[in-house]
Amino acid sequence: MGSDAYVPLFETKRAKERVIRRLFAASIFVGIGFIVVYRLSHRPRNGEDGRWAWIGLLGAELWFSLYWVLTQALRWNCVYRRTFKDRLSQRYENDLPGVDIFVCTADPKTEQPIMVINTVLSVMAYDYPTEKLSVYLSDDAAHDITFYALIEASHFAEHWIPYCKKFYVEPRSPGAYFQSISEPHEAEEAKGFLAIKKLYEDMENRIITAAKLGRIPEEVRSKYKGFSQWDSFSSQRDHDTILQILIDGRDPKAKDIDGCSLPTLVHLAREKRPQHPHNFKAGAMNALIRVSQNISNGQIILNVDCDMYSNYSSSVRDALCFFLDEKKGHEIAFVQFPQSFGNITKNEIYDGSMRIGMDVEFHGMDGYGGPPYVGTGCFHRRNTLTGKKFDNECMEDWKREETVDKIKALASCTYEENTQWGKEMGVKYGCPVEDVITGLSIQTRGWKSVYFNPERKAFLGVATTTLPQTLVQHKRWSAGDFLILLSSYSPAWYARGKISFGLQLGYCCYCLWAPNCFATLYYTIIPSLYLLKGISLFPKASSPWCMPFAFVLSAKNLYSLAEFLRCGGTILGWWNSQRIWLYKRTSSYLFGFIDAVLMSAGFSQPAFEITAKVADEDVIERYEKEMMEFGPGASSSSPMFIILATLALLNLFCFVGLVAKVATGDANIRIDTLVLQILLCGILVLINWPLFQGLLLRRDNGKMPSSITVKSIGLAVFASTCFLFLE
Ligand SMILES: *[C@@H]1O[C@H](CO)[C@@H](O)[C@H](O)[C@H]1NC(C)=O
Ligand SMILES: CC(=O)N[C@H]1CO[C@H](CO)[C@@H](O)[C@@H]1O
Repeated sequence: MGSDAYVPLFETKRAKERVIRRLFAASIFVGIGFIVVYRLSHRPRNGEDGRWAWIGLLGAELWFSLYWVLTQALRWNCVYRRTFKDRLSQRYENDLPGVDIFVCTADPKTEQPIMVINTVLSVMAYDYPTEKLSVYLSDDAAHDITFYALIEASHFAEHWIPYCKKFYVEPRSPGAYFQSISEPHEAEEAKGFLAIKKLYEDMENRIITAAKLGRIPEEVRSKYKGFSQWDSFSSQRDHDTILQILIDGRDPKAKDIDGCSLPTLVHLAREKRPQHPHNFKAGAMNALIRVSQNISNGQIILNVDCDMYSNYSSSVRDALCFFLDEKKGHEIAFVQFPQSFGNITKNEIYDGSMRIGMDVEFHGMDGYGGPPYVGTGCFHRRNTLTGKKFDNECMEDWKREETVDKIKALASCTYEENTQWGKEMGVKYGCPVEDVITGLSIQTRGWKSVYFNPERKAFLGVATTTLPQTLVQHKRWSAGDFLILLSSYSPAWYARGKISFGLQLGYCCYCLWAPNCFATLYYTIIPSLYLLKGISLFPKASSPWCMPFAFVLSAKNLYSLAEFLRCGGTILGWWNSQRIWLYKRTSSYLFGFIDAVLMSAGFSQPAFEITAKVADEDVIERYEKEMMEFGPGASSSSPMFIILATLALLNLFCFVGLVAKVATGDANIRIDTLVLQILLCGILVLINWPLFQGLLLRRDNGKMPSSITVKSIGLAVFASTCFLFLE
């Protein structure tokens, strides 16, 4: 094959309906223009009712317009990727690079060991040369239960990997596999299936029992000297580095039951001391980067969360099609797969699948230079993670000559002192979304990234299953993204000229999540309160100025509905996602904003709240019935709940108050001037229906705690009475 006969390993296509999308966006833009003109030209005069409310609405609408323009950047230039794995095998099968896979876990209570080892097993069984595959589990809780589970997994892998390869098993997380499949019909296959299933269930029982008792079986403890590393252990926050190579891929004795070699498997719990900050997941990732460099030193690093099992055994090959492409591969720093979830219900009451982000917006960022790194399901080129600039060819060559004890020093608390780790090297510290800021800084060094979102999902995680979990997660994300905007890596300033303008706008769209709360709060409170007084803040129904409002509102919502349906959602799912949109903006983002401001002013430290992924049976039952969960355990989210409930009740009071006034023939109320306001308030009441149920009607454990009900009713009554009678 001559050099001119270049056949690519991947292909990039632009979205077909770009022209329609752009025309449509232009028409909305014109509509927005008319709205602003209306606001400016119809200002109530000094002393007239509602002047200040009017000016506030103008501000909110200007903000929404600006933000809407940003969201267009995420849709303007969508691209879609396709890979050619057969070409990869033809050209590179014998020269495939080493791949190191990092799985991070931090708490065996919220992240059960059995879930963690299912993830580990699913990536150990990748369809990839085993001698080039290494899996690292970082346990930030340094819990011996997790270590024990990993020992069990290392034995089970000797049976599981050959079984997967023989029967082309998918998915290769044993838990997900046994759940998804019934016994095969063919006799020999059925025998193998039952045998491996029994092995798995026995292992599962041992691990769950050990976790329940909080004790490792004595015969296991005495058999593995690795447990002696816990002898000097005093607490989770105070212990030596624990490092164990459970399977050494180069060891001729490490074979599966068919005599084939196994992937390397390493357990690491880095040193922790109370006086040293440990920097959460970013710190764990950096320790893994250094330790793995001295053990397997794979050129490619895959990072997955411990709740995200691999759902497709050829994903490594998909990712390599990008890195190894002869023409374009050299500029790609990382390949991000979407975050997809295994436990999504049909109408996803918490908008758990984040459909629009994953199936629209990230494709838009890809068109401008690449998606952000979102901390899981991402393949990195190792040397870009350690700070390499694009175009700079020198690279350190590490050899594995160290002993395990020497390698341990790389995971000590003091190793990073006076180094660039956490700053220019590795994953960055000091930000609740360390992944996004790290990805951005890689892109500003000249690298590109790629978003690969195949039909069949590569990784499946666990979505949040309660409202408090969802709100807290979004609080952390919005605070972190807003901090990035304020940081020295701001996509608005620092990134100028270093990444494309479209990508800058795209990042800003996420970084400005938090400040969105103010305009949204204003829009959900003020027009409804003025409704109660009969003061109009929008054009009356017969006025031509009503048209731009009607057009923008309906066009925008129809578009978003169409987009949602196209991404595979349902109509009810869209309605639910609109509710979550409102709840995020009025609660998570407000607290996210406050957190970010406090952190950037130095008043508080960034913290990493792990989203718990275990739930009681009745919680799961309600999740599956798509009932909103307000339930107990929500102490950290109760201020958010009070806001949501007060807002909902306030709108209900305003609506009911208006109806009462109309019914009694109040002469101050002129319906035709209030149509848009009534519509807005009515929609807010309707969309809050599940909240009213949780506040007033439900009796189960998932209802709103009664203390919150009482407080929010009090607040809503107080606010509306004050408004009516003061002023
Ligand atoms: C996960 O993999 C299975 C095949 O094992 C496939 O049928 C399923 O569609 C995949 N799930 C998703 C969400 O793509
Ligand atoms: C519907 C569904 O798949 N629910 C699952 C979501 O995740 C939790 C935690 O792992 C499971 O227990 C549920 O069964």
